[in-house]
Amino acid sequence: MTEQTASTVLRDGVTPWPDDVADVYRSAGCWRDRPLGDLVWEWAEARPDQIAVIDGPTRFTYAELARRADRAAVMLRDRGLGRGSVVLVALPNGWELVVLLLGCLRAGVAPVMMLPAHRDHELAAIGRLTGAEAIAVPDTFRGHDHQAMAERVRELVPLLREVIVRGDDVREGSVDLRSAVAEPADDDQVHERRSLLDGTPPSASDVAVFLLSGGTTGLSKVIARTHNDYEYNARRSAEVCGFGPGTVYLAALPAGHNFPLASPGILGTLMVGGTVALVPSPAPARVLGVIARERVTVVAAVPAVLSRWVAAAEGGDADLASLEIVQVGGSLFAPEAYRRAVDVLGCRVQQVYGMAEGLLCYVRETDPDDVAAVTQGRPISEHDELRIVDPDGAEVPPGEAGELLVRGPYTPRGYFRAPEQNAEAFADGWYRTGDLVTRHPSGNLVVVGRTKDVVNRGGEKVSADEVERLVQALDAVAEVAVIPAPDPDLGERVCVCVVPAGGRTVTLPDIRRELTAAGVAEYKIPEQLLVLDEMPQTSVGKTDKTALSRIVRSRLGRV
Ligand code: OOB
Repeated sequence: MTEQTASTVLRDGVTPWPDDVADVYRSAGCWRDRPLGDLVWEWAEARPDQIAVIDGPTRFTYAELARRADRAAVMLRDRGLGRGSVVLVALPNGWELVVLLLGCLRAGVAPVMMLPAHRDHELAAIGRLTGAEAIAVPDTFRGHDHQAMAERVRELVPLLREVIVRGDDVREGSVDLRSAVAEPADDDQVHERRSLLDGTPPSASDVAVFLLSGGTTGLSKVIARTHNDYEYNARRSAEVCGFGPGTVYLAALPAGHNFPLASPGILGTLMVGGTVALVPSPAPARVLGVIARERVTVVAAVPAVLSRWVAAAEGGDADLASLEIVQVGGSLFAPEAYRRAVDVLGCRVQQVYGMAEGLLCYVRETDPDDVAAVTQGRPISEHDELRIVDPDGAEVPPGEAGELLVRGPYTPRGYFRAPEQNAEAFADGWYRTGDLVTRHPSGNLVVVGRTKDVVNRGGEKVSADEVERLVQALDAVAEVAVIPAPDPDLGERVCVCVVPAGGRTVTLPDIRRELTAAGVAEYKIPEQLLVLDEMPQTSVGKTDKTALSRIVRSRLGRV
């Protein structure tokens, strides 16, 4: 495949913004037509010696980071990956992830931001959908052999040929990521920088990164974020959140998520000359230690993770004096939890409501505390258009709850290669968030519920439909429905309701074993089971999930 056709192929799956709308975003300064890869050297030239990345004992200045990103780009080019190519990136947080990401942006290769929690099932499905030609994994992580998994996935995905491995134990035939991006003793960067300019340079309307959607139907959906829209996403977020050269941002949530990646996250910090510290897991002891040691000023968490940090900070003697902002979002955050976090952490706690599909809302520093406690913020752009509608699509009266629809300069107009889902999730360019919101008198949004069929497991979104299909495939199962079960730590957990096939029994360990064997990510695997004689049905003969939730709430705990 030549670079030209590869890029055309990618664009075929992307729904562009209409030209007249794009013109508005350009003339308003939202879109700058600057590919993100070009910015890497702009940052490095502006502040070559400032520390860009910290990962344990490893520290890179902006100049070192840019040179390594170029080496990653050259490595990709040497393997035939260029503009329009796709790489699955399933690395844990660490400097290698940042270098590979920036290298992809330099080379015009689109990374698909997977999670280290993903397994064969997710990697193969997304690899096929996106036409991925390479996959980047750790050798092992948390006891799992990711390298062996990547080799299996390579056999399942027709175009996938390169396995890129981070770690000490890189097998023959795979790319050793660390040595590929190491700085040579006699470094000849000028040559490398020039060699990158060979071939077709990325355009700002190309796909910069692919993000995974929280997903409501079958296969996970993939969101193509262009250089133009994602650059604005990160730049405007950094402005709204007051990031600057003094910002030390700690990436503790998996960087594949939009929140730690660009809201403002890693990219927003690098854009303004700040420092990004990374930890591979949000375990409280590690996070509190790094905050103290590196004088971290901003860190982002989902509510379930934040409550663990708060509990650890309350009992311990961690020095959190450097913290200015703890951002929290991804799922509902109770006002009581807000109060406790403010009291214990002694810094600003900023609610963030966002989505991989685009729209980002932040509580502002100027919002009074009683607003900051109970709202999820307001959009970053004056070009974000919001509608709050009833089930017929009519706008609800002020103050009432309805589904949030959105369109704007960083909310793409469709999922990647998903015409059927697009017919449901997008209407005239409006993305249907599936979230029920109200507008607070302050103007901020309050998330009050959702219409979409997902389980929000501590911020990790699980499509009920996806898990239902997997469980339905089991012999012993006649009917299945997946619903959220309330959970004190995570907010929600995956609960599966099953009507067994005649005479069969179904147990939770059976289901868990089967789904694990099918290579499904652990966080999607049901943790609770409700066995029923028949499924409750609505008057139109669909599974009545409201009734199921009632049954689960009254029976679980005793099951
Ligand atoms: C973030 O992104 P996703 O794509 O993992 O999930 C988006 C969904 C939203 O549609 C909403 O249902 C839920 O997650 N959500 C919240 C929330 N923030 C997100 N629900 C209640 N309160 C909040 N504050 O989760 C995400 C992306 C960027 C920044 C922050 C979060």
